[in-house]
Amino acid sequence: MDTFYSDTHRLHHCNAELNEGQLMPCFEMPSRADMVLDRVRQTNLGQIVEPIDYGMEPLKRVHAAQYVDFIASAWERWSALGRSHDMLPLAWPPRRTAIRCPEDIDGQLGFFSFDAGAPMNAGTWQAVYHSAQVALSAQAAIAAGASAAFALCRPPGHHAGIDYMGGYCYLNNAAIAAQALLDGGASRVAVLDVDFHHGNGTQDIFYDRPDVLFASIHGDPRHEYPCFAGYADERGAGSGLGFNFNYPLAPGSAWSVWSQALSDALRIIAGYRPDALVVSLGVDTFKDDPISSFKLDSNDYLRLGEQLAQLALPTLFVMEGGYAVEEIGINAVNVLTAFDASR
Ligand code: SS9
Ligand code: ZN
Repeated sequence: MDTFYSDTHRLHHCNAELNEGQLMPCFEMPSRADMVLDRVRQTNLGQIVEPIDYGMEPLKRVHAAQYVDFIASAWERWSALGRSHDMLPLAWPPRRTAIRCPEDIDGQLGFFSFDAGAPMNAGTWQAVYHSAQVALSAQAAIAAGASAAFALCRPPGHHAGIDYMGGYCYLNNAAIAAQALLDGGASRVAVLDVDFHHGNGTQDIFYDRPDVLFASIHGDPRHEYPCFAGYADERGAGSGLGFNFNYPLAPGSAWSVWSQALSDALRIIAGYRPDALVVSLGVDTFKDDPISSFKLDSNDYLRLGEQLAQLALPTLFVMEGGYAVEEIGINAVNVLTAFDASR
């Protein structure tokens, strides 16, 4: 399969994030994408393709226009205040608040986020915009008849909701691609999120819709980030009721447990009969991931690729998390090579 990739991701590189009460160097760093790209080359997975620019419109099909415009212009407003360090939100509305959008940048950062986990620097918007274009371009290959494509997105997207950023995510690349598939004529699209963390943003975007089925396998929110979503009883709302499937698993889960959730999710997806599958491909389920607790090993990603291929659906892989930088390339590309070999 072909890999869609833009060097622009490199412009997004922030200094620090808060983890367990401590400021630490950002886990979500440029070398992550470099390692995956190196592995794509080493394994001769396929061509490496520059994205086409589809503009802002497809981004605003899933995100609120005022939110997209906010991230696009945030750095300019920040630097106009004489600030050259990373931009971070600080305050959020508590329960029982009639939420109004503040006017200053600091207030708006809280308004358009759910945590302090999405820092921005001067190049963040450029990187974020092109990451979405990478997903859209890989999507276009699927729409044109390719049986699989890999969107090597960075920054990732699955924590970004309709009008909020968080958890290293700004624009929801997988959701933007799923919506573009529908806009291009697909009737139903399934999104399977295999990142260690619940895809709360993707769930938010499609929660009340039956045309996108969302399934996520992740660390139980009683113990794991993003803490407030990902419970099994979150099944969708309105006409979307019954089209959202969460598989929260205990911290420390290994392939024996994880693969049972996968089998169930694949059975649900097959029964939905989607025109295409979007896989939010996070490999922070790896045993040595520095911020996660599952225990998958590198060979397990081969099994994952084989099982995804059994669905025999046009499949768009969208890169999400994975913070064991030394192994991120092996693990992510193991899914893809095994998928290609077994279909
Ligand atoms: C865990 C902190 C989690 C955010 C993680 C976002 C992952 C995106 N101690 N911080 S895939
Ligand atoms: Zn993750």
